Amino acid sequence: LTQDELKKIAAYKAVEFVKSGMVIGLGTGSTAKHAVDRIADLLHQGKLKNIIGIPTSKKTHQQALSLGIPLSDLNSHPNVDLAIDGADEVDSDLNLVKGRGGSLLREKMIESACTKFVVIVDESKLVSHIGANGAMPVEVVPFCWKFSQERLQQLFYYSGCMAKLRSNGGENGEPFVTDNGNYIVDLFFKKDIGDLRAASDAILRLPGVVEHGMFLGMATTVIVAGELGVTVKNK
Ligand code: DER
Repeated sequence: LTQDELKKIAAYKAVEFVKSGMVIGLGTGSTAKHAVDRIADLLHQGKLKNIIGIPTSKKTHQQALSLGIPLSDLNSHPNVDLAIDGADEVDSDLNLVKGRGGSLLREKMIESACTKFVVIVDESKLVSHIGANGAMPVEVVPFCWKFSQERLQQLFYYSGCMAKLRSNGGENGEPFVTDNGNYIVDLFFKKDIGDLRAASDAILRLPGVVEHGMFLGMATTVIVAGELGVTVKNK
């Protein structure tokens, strides 16, 4: 099975939790994309009715709009029944790293407002500890971003942290800009961060920081698709 086939399997399994009449947080990324596609399929087959989607990014908003999923936002629907989204890392306590696609702020806003948060991953996302397989993103305001980057790096000096402004991949190295007009500083750790709550609090205390990509204790269910099958982990 290819990685994308595994992502699709996890996504379809998660959509089994969707019931007619629900307000659904629609995730962002290559795994969540399959869940949004599946929800639209079931809507058009008449198997799901009266669904309202709350997209977690402009990208997902566009995808859902083109698929004909009725959309709204948190202002109109502050209580979300179920959110389905991917993750970059999942540890054994179901803590997540998200945001390598750049959508962490809207994702965290919507996923912290939902009754049930179902995470969908292929097995490559399982890690022994947070920060083990790549960047831990931090959304910062553009104003004096270099100052914020420096403060973040100093904060985690003990974990051999390297902080790097995310570029938009263009030739002139322009910064990546989020849906909210902010920048992202990616944190790379050489060693285990340690107490995740303390790390989260320390990051959020920096005035230039908007939000970070650690989703601690937020997932209610994690669906993992692997070569040997699908496992459902509950909090
Ligand atoms: O950026 C994000 O938070 C995405 O949800 C990411 O965490 C997962 O993206 P993927 O499904 O494309 O790996």
